[in-house]
Amino acid sequence: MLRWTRRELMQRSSLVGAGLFMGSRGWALNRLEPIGDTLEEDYPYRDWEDLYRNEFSWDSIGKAAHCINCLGNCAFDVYVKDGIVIREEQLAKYPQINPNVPDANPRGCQKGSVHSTSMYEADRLRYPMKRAGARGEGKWQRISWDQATEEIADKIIDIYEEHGPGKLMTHTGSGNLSMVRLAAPYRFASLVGGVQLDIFTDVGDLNTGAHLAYGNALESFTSDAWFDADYIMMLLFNPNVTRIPDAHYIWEAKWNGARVVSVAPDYNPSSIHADLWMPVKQGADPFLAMSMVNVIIEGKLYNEAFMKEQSDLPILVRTDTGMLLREADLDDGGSDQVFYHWDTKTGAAVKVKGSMGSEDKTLELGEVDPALEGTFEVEGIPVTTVFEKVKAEAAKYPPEETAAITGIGAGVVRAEAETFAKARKALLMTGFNVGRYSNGIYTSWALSLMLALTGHGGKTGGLDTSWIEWNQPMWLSLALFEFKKFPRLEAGGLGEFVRGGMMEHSRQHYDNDKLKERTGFDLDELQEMIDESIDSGWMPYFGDMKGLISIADNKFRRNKNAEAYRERILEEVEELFVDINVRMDSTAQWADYLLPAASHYEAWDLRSVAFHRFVNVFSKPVEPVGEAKSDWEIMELLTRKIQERAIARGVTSYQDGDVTRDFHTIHDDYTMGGTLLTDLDATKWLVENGPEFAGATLEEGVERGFFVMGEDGGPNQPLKADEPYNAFTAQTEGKAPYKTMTGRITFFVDHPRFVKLGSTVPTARHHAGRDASNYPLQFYSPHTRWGIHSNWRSNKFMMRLQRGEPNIYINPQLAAAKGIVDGGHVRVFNGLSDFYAQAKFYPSLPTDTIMMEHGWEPHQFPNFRPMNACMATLLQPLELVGGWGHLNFSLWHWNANQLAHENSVDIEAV
Ligand SMILES: Nc1nc2c(c(=O)[nH]1)N[C@H]1C(S)=C(S)[C@@H](COP(=O)(O)OP(=O)(O)OC[C@H]3O[C@@H](n4cnc5c(=O)[nH]c(N)nc54)[C@H](O)[C@@H]3O)O[C@H]1N2
Ligand SMILES: Nc1nc2c(c(=O)[nH]1)N[C@H]1C(S)=C(S)[C@@H](COP(=O)(O)OP(=O)(O)OC[C@H]3O[C@@H](n4cnc5c(=O)[nH]c(N)nc54)[C@H](O)[C@@H]3O)O[C@H]1N2
Ligand code: SF4
Ligand SMILES: [Mo]
Repeated sequence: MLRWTRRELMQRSSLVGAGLFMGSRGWALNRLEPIGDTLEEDYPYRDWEDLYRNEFSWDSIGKAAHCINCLGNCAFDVYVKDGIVIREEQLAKYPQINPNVPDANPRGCQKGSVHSTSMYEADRLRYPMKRAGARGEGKWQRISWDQATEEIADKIIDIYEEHGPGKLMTHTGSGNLSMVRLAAPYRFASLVGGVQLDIFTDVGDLNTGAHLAYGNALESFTSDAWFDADYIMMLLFNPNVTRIPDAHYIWEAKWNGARVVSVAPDYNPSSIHADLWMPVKQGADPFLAMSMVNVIIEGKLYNEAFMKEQSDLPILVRTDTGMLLREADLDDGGSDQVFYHWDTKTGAAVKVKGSMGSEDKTLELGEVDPALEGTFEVEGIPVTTVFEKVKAEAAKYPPEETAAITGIGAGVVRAEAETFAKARKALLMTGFNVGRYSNGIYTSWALSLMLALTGHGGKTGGLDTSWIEWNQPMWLSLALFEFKKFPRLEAGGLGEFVRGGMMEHSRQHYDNDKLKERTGFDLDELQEMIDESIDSGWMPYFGDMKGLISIADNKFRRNKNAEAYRERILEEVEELFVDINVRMDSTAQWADYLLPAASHYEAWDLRSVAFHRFVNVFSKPVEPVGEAKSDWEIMELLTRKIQERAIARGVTSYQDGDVTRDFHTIHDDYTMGGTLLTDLDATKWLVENGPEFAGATLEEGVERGFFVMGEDGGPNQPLKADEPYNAFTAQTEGKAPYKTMTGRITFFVDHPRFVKLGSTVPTARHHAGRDASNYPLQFYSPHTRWGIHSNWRSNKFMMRLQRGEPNIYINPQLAAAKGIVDGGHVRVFNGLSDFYAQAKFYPSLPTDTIMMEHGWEPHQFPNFRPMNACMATLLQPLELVGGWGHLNFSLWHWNANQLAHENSVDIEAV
């Protein structure tokens, strides 16, 4: 190929310009034949045209979506030629379910649209490999599947022989969000009793405030139900970047005249399109929400009928003890989960129907008209209502007083609270980011209160929590070994924090007194509360591990205090570390054994995780690269070997509490007696048995590319064929109780820890941030448009759409003060660590804040030292409580988040 420098090119073109080139009739054209009619048969230059024509020819088209943690779930046509995927295209054939609601097409994003290039990039894992040097040294030996699985099986048996059950972690991360890929390792973990952390909380995605209020954070709205809202407020949420295929419904809602408000410290890509941007100060959301509550209550902008029926606001609270009035207080042997209203009609206390202790499972009030306000006496006990308590707390937050904290003027807050209160259908949308702030639980709880006060629930709106847990009982059954054996399910954020030794780094980073002032607890108190939660059995934590099988999890990247975390974990799992992955990510890099998994287009599967009703089909358009295998088959092979080796070694079962870990039959168990050997078998089984598929066949799904879930797919109420799914209509319309202790949306919790932390009713706390440490700059790390976490982060096309190396965002004023230029390099640091990145000017960011999108791989940074190395973190102690109604450890529902935005940094030019 000719390689011309820019200078040479310029010279040549100037020659052309001077007419010298034409004048000589020189060096190229005189060899061409003159052509008369280019459409004639004998036109001699036709052959090359096939080059580009062939680019658009293919041997076959398969179907797939992408299985990673993007929440999009978009059906694609996958074009295959000579066994290679040459490109993918959005399917865009979803039916419109209702003529009044825009359809879901075309779904997709730029990452999914270039996966066909990523799957063949250099970091793709193709063969089983065994470490040939020290961990992380980068020396590998290619081995056979037989050798790999035999050695791993023997090591697993060794760990059980030496240490008994409970010392093997078999954690699946968020890279496997499709049904078969996720079921495989869970089923394996169920059989061996492996430790599996909660994948919501180990990353910080659980909306604990929503669980607190509604008893279910995973009951939310389909994206088409955003369309008929006339008021949408987005907080800690950037859907134009992080919900790319669904965001259009928010903007289409404007056709209906919806008002869209964005609350964010930076003018983010979603704020740009909103009617109002509220530039809230970082971490000040609970103060903003409590001020809105204040305005709603002061202005009596509330809906009494909704409050009385749907919420606990009229439930009676003792003024002597500050606790809920319980049946047990009045009757010997009475329930501690039966509560009282004050009936204004009869002037007496009456038992509340629908609570956990009540036999009447309804919210229907019947003849009772519960008092919302007042003080009363019940058998000599002085009582008042939850609403009175809430009012007293809300009175502390007039917008004029919070303005300095939130940065939002009182007039704006007042006007917005009024518009919100009067809306027909109002949605408060919190991104997952709410879970990654220590005060996120307060934010969501106060937002739930805004909604309950103003009667926004079911078809009139609610809290959009970005997740719908579809009703898929057979998937659960497959994942949890027919409910006969279970993994050791561990609290996610707690497990990572304790096992990763993160308290040590919190102690280095925070000033204990300042921390207490801001968050309401200091580190000594936090440690005591962590211990109490573990010791009293509120939260499961299984202690040190001996072996780790890590599946689709980039734990050494995603965890805070990343480097110290990695060192701790590697030290702990000294005996075995297996990584099952599609590519050499920054976790795989440190493994003893690498097992190569089939990527999105190389295995059979189904995906339902999404805000829509379509279950997409993966029809394995191509065979996996090299010797890669589907996650289902990898677990099949592994169980086959364990069974073989157990029998050969004379091992049968290990007693593990009430269950036996039957290694001598583990393959028979995993495969349901030999019926589910492959990913195709498992896919077919799910379609044939899952009620949500409503009797459809896999063939039909493959033909179409997707299934439309039937009524049974609805988790809380039926998924109606022609209606968007609105959260909690079974409660607002069907009067079914919420899954909370009182059966109602909950705004009073008298758990001792809530009492101790002054949080019995919704209130406001600061996050830790700059003012709890000695570093001057706030820092936060939202998600990026150019990757899904670490996936596609180094894809050549994605890199060309940005700066091509890790970058931080900085306000030009701050940059000027620090001598930093746009495109220049910086060092970001605090007492824990430092990292290097390029500076990118971003004028909409406050001048005291650095932002960096997360997901860069450690190996993309100088010295391999990633952003998360500088992250001190905390746990929110309220999220660690148990033993109180609906506040009990529950996978994906209730336990503590890993927090991401609690620390601070400084920056300098390098
Ligand atoms: N393209 C892409 N999409 C993704 C992902 C991805 O990596 N890439 N990841 C997926 C996953 S697993 C998740 S968890 C989600 C995360 O996506 P989101 O739920 O949208 O959360 P983040 O991107 O973390 O943060 C969203 C916004 O919060 C704002 N913010 C930061 N601090 C504050 C604050 O104190 N108050 C307020 N009001 N706003 C604040 C910032 O403007 C930021 O842009 O995205 C999912 N979708
Ligand atoms: N500082 C900071 N840290 C954060 C966050 C933040 O906002 N700020 N966000 C947190 C959040 S919300 C999340 S969700 C996490 C994400 O945390 P990560 O664990 O980093 O997420 P991914 O990069 O998706 O990693 C999943 C891995 O699965 C692998 N994989 C993909 N497909 C398959 C497959 O089919 N089979 C197998 N076996 N493997 C596969 C991929 O190679 C990928 O490396 O990061 C958390 N960390
Ligand atoms: S990565 Fe996710 S959002 Fe993007 S096209 Fe694939 S499924 Fe859709
Ligand atoms: Mo996430």
